[in-house]
Amino acid sequence: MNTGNSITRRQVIKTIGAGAALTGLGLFSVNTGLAAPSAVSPLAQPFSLPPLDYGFDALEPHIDRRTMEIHHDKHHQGYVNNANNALAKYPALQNKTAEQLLNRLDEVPDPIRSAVKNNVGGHANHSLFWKIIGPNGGGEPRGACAAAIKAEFGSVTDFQTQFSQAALKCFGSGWAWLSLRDGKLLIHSTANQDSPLSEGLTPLVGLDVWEHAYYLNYQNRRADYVQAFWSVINWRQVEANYAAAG
Ligand code: MN3
Repeated sequence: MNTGNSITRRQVIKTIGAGAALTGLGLFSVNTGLAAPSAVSPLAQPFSLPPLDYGFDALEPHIDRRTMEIHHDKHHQGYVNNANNALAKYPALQNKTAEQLLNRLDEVPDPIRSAVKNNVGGHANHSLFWKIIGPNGGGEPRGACAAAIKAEFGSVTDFQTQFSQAALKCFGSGWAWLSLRDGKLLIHSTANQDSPLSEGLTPLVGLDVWEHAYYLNYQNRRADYVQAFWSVINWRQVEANYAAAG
């Protein structure tokens, strides 16, 4: 039988593995003054809802308090719950992080592959999203990240135009992304909660364009929501994501 020590050691090993695996995702905030990533990552199992680094009303008037509250506490919590429920009967998969599962969906058993794709994907996508938006956002990227964006897209403004077009063209529910593939920046979109990780990409910026992300305030005006995104984007976190992925 397991002793307390062996459980502790196993948990420590699991935590170290999860931390190493998550480094590339850069999900941890760099501008809040909070301590380094906690020992237990929300992307390690059992999955947990990461608290926001700011208040529900902190992004107003660009994203309203009620939308943030429902989006975080109801929608994201739902993905967390459904992901944990899907994996509950598969102990062999429970030492894997969200990133590891999404990287290798082909290794997830048939009966739960869709549930993992949708809900572990939803959990990972939203965990990134809350970090790359925040109060006092907007402005311009700096440093190596800015240089890479300018080299690939011409200017930050050109990047924003192309990214916004990807967000507007995404039909139905999905996400617009700035990701890295083999060190090269790429604007793309995914449907539903599909993760760039499942395509071998490392996401740096993700914009949720599901209607639940904006409908209360913007109704059918997705373009206005996408424009507002540029006022809340947290470039310091994007720069950190870029640095961690490089
Ligand atoms: Mn959402």
